[in-house]
Amino acid sequence: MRRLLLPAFCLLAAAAPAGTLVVDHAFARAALAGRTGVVYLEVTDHGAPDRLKGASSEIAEAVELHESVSEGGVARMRPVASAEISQGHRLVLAPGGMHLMLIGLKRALRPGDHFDIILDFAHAGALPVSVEVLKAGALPPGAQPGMGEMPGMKMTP
Ligand SMILES: [Cu+2]
Repeated sequence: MRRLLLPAFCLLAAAAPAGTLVVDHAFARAALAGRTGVVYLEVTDHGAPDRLKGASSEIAEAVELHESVSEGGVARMRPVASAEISQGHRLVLAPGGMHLMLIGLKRALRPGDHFDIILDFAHAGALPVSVEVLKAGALPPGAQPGMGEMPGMKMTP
């Protein structure tokens, strides 16, 4: 009986609308109060195509979706309106690419802290995510040291 129940449960779980977007490896880098912070994460879309429109958090005055670009050999970042994610694909916010910028931190981000950020999707709506604070310069799991750390990038204090 137990062997029959388990697959049935898995099918139900896979069909739940709330589980169609899965967020992994959400982390921020340590930062000072009043300054900017950065959040990286991965979203996997198990359902219909969607679009990340932005985010909000009580920890910052504002949260902006940014991308890093190289202009004339100098790394800069600029706001982007949204980021598409298609079914079965991952949206990766990582050093050197897209990220969420925390503007005007209301308190310091210290390694080991956690805080909530609410991702805003065009179709799925609000998706709360717990973000872990890692040390300054922290990289996503599996990333090579130096990856995405373009010269001139001023991301963290
Ligand atoms: Cu930025």
